[in-house]
Amino acid sequence: AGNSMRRSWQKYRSVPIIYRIGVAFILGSVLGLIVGEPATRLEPLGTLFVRLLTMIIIPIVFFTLLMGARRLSPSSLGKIGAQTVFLYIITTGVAIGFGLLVGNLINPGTGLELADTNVEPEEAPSMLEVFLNIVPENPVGSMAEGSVLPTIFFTIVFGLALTYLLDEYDAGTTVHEGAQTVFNIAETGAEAMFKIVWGVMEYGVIGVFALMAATFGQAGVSAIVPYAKLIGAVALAVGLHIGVTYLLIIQVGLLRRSPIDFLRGAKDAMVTALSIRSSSGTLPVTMEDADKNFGVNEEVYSFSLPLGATINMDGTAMYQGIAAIFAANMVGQTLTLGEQLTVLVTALLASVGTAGVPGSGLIMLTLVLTQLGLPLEVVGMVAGVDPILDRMRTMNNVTGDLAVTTLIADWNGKIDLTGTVWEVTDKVSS
Ligand code: DAS
Repeated sequence: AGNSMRRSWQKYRSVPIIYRIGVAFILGSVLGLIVGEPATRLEPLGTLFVRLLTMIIIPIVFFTLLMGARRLSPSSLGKIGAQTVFLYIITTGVAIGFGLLVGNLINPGTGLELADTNVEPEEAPSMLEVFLNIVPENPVGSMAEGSVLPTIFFTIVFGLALTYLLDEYDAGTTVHEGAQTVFNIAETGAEAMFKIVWGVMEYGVIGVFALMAATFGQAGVSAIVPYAKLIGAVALAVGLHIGVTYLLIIQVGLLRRSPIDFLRGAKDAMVTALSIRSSSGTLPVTMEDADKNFGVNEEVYSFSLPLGATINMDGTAMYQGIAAIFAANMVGQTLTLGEQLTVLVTALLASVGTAGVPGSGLIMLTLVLTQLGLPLEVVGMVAGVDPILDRMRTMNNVTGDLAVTTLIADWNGKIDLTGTVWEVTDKVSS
C-alpha cells in the first residue's frame, strides 16, 4: 500500500503545479456550487495561502529587482542600449494604459463579491502624492511596513549604484568584490524565494480549492461570468496592444512596413510563447526570428532580446492593470485616477523584476494588489485561469521584444533585409 501511495504521489507531483491548481480551481468551484453557503467555512484555508504569499513579497521585490538592476548596468548601455531600454519602458507604459482602458470598460470583477474581506477603503492619494510616495523617507521602514512601491524604488537605485561600483573599481578591490558579493547574495536570495514560491504553490492547490469553494458557495453560478469577462478583457487588451502599438504605430507608422509580414516573421516566437508560457524559454526562437526573418544584426538582438525577455513584459504589466480592476470590482471599489497611476508605476517597475518563466506575472500581481491595499485573495482566485491568461501575456511579451528590436535595428542601420520577410514584400509590391 505504501508503495502505491508513493507512486500516486509521484504521479501527482509530475503534473505541472499550475494545472493542479487549475483542477483545484474547478473542483473548488463545483463544490461551492453544490454545497452553497456552508462552503464559505473553508475560507481560512484560503487565508493561509494568502498569508504565505504575503510573507514573501518584500524579500522577493528586493532580491529580484537587484538582479534586474544588475542587467541594466549603465556602463554596458551604449546609445543602442539606451534607446532599447527607453522604448521598452514606453511600450510597457502604453500596454498598461490599454489594460486599464479595457479593464475600466469591462469591469471584469463585478458580480464576484469576496466572501469576507476586511479592506477599509483608503483615502485616495492625489496624483502628486502618488509620485512623491514613490520615494521612501526611510527604506527600511518601507520594507518593514510592506510598502511595495518605495521598496521597489530604493532597490532599483541601490542596484544601479552597485553596478556603477562594479565598473568603477577594479576586480580585486574590496568595493568591487563587495558589490559582486551583494549581487551573489541577491541571486541566491532570489532563487531561494522562488523555491519558497513553488512550495507555497504546492499548498496553493488546497488554498485555491478553498477560496473557490467559498466564492462559488457565496455567489453561485453567476460567478462564472466574471471569469469569462477577465479572460475576454485580457484577450482584448493584448489584441489592441499588438494591433495598435506594434503593428500600426511601430511597423506601419515608424517603419513603413507591412504588419502582416511582421506577424509572419514573429509567428514562431508567438506560437512558442503561447505554448510554453515563458519568454526566457522562447528566447532561442525569438532570436532566430530576429536573425532569419527580420535580418536584424546580431549586435542588436543579442543584447535587446535577452534583456527584453527579462525586463520587457508588456503583456504581464497590462495584465496587472486588468487584474487590479478585477480586484477592485470584487470589493466594490472604483480605482481613482491616482490609484490607476499607482498601478501604472508599480506594474511598470515590477515588470522589471518579473522573470520570464511561467506564472511569474501571477506572483508579481501580489505587489500591485499590496500597493493598492486590495485583497490578496484575488491572486488565488485568478490562479485557476492563469494558464490561459499567462499564454496571452507571454505571447504579448515576446512580440513586444521583437517589435522594439526591429525598430531599434532599423533606426541604427543594423538590419539587412536580404532574404527576410520584408524583402518578399518589396518584390511583391514592385
Ligand atoms: N510567463 C511570463 C513570461 O515568460 C510572465 C508572466 O507570467 O506574465 O513572459
